[in-house]
Amino acid sequence: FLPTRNDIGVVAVGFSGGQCKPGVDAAPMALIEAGLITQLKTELEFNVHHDDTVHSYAEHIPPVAEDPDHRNMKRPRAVSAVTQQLANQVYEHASAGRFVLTLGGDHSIAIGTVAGVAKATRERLGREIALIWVDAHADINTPESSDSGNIHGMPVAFLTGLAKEERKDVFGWLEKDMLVSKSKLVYIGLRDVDRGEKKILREHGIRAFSMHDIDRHGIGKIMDMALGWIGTDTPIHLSFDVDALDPMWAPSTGTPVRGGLTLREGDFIAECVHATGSLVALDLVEVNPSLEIEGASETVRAGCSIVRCALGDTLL
Ligand code: 6HN
Ligand code: MN
Ligand code: MN
Ligand code: MN
Repeated sequence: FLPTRNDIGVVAVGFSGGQCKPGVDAAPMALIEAGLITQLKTELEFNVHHDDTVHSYAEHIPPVAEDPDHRNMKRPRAVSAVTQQLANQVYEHASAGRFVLTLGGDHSIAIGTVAGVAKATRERLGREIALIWVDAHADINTPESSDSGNIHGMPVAFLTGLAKEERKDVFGWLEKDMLVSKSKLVYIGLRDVDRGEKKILREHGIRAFSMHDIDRHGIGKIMDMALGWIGTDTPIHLSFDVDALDPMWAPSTGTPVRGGLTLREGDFIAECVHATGSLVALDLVEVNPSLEIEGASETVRAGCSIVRCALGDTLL
């Protein structure tokens, strides 16, 4: 069921409206300037489809004055409009049988990427996708459980149907065939989960491997367990938040949490997912080059490395 190995759709989403710190919108350009796309073409010999300019999203974002809070969500119409457009764009790539690489942007954009891949994979292969969420955070707050109101802390709630909204301009466009089963969701790297989120994870029996689990078993065993839970022959969407890495390796991110993954553990996760042969899409999000300026280039390099590992560059 794999996409044609050599075709990749790259979508650059310079969007920061899912949280409050400016700068994460500059990440796609920074990753591209660091040579990421060139490497995909020359070293990995991918046929890259990259027809979108990084800032093509700005024109679709309603001005702040016309975007008041709704159910505690900040900038709901902006995030909804951008993710809806992104879902269509990602859907086109996935439907054409391409691997989809999305460069964020804050993590709210995964509402669009996962929705597009889930729908296309159902149509094209008749299969449900599994979602591997690598993150310090669970990003599964509902609008009601969230303390911050930042939508980058809510994407998984919308994608699993735990959060729903009728209004078409506030995620009401999410259809059933764009959602992911709670049983096909796996977390890796968690260490800063809100009280309400812990309750959600517990009540729904969601599979989650925290930093504690990684310390106890080692990352090799954790990947065996995570991929074993998903099972073979299941198309996988990997959504990688760079804040899963310890701030020592990736300091330039909006919500850093100490005690995270080493650079090698992050790369190892990506390599293991690649090795399944079932990876159909990857998001790399939350790189913010304007935070911790001194660590910005390191954070960008870490992001590039994870992408290359997920695409098979580092395996012999
Ligand atoms: N991320 N749980 C916090 C919130 O605001 O809901 C943090 C979310 C972080 C989101 O890093 O993608
Ligand atoms: Mn494109
Ligand atoms: Mn996240
Ligand atoms: Mn995070």
